[in-house]
Amino acid sequence: MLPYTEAANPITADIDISNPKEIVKKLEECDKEMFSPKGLDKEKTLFSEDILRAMVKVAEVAKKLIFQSDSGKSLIIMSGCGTSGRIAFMMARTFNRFLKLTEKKFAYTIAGGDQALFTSQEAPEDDRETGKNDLIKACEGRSQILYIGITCGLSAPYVAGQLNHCMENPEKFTPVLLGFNPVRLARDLPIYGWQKTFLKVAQELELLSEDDKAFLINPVVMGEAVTGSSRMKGGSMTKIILETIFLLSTAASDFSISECKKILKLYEETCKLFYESASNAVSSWMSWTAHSFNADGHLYYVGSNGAGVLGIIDATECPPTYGATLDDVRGFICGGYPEYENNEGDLGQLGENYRINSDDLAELLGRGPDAVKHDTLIIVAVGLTDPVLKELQENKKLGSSIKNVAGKDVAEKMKVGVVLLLEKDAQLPELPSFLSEIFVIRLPISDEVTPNTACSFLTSTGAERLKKSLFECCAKWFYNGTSTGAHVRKGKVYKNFMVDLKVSNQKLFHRSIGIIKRFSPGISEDEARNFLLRSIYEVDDVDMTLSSSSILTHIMAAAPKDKVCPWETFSVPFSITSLGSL
Ligand code: S6P
Repeated sequence: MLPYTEAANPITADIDISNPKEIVKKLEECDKEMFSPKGLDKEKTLFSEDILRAMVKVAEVAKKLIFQSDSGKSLIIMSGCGTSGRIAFMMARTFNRFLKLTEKKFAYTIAGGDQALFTSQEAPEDDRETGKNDLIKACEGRSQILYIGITCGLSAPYVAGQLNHCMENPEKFTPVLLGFNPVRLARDLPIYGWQKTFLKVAQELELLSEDDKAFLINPVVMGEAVTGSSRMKGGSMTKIILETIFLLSTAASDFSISECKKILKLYEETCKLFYESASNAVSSWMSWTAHSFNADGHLYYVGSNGAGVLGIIDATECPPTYGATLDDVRGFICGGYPEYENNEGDLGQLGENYRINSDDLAELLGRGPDAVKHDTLIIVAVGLTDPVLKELQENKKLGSSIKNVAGKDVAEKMKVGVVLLLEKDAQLPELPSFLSEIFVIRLPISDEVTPNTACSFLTSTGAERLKKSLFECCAKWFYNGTSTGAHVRKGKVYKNFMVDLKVSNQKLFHRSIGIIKRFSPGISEDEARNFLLRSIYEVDDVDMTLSSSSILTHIMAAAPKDKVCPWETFSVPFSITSLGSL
């Protein structure tokens, strides 16, 4: 059986031939499965007793570590690869800011280091030794650690190395595995230079979890809208689960399963309300962005705080998923690196794609209206005091550069607009007329679902934090919907499979073989592998030397190349390019 995280979701089987409104509808149905998946009686899902219990237990451990008297010695560390590592970073940032302690209580590690926060670094995912070393370094000087290893597929060797290290040092670590497959479907493939597989590590952890010496939080959320794209539901569910755990541990005096459930129900309600009020915005921006992509234009996001971070995260994921260039989708944040608060600080010297300040966007727009006329710019603002709104209202650096490119009275110009996430009763702010579109998404729609009423067990600052987190989820669904839909419209998805993926790590190597097999009925695993190797090495015959080389060698050869997965060669009568015109 395929792991749930790699399975094709029947809801989106024809997403590639759907119009924007239909695409949003399918994304909505997929997202709702996070909370109530159908036909999964035998699997653990979000509201299963076991999952809620594990979340509460982890929240108790976290609370103890945060507020105990010798707290200088304790640390909560989250870690993962790709999206999972980026959400780990975001959660550490969020809760350090929320607690405002002089000594940070939350930390993160991500495979590939901080570069992976801005550009995709898929290869380090396979390196369990570096995982272990990164963890040891991050924990220097701390003696009591809650470690949360995030891997949606229960597959990343980087995380396996860290979990294993935690289990070897039980006096120091309480390990938690967070992902979205049952343990029996964890990856059982060899990890370079190691006798264990991820499955073996997960089974050991499961055993320890029977005595609460480790914890397993692995609800099934069903297949992703684009098969294997765990940046979507996987990333959202990771954020929701971690926020719920840390809100309980930092902002609730007393809590049990019932309080945990109440917070989760609020996220579920928000998801419903988001799609009720934002579907038009998502489908419109998706269409405009697809139009930009098809004219070789770009998509830019800018926002502040969490919404700014999530825009950058969304942009980072497009190259490995859709074979996009680093420039196709870019995100910017008001305040730049000092606001981002990543471990390694300002990485702007590494190149253009590491420049994330909204002022950098202003400079980019400074190339003039003609240079950006095919581009789309989406400004995402949360609440009336969002700094990105001030940029526009006070005609600051970004505001005036946008005015310069979008305020001209010409037929072709950059599409620029605002998505405003506002509270139900908030007044509409004054906004400059050069913005082509303004979408307002209002939450909550009814009074029963405010954090203050539904979660009165939270402190008032906790309820405020929860509100921000709910808005951030909306921003994430908005970004994911827009960039996913635009790539679908560009023809980067066949049925619901990403067919222009980068073959840059073990998972993606095996996923590519699966895609070839799927679209070439009747061929065996070995034949599919052979086709992939022919494409990677650009040869007609795969000789013994090639076929017996390690997967690592193949990945190193494939990673720098574009359009490696030869899915369309064998049975489908059209190519990625011709799909683009549908
Ligand atoms: C997925 C994204 C990838 C994954 C990464 C980690 O959409 O492009 O970067 O996040 O491969 O996956 P996992 O299963 O360990 O969380």
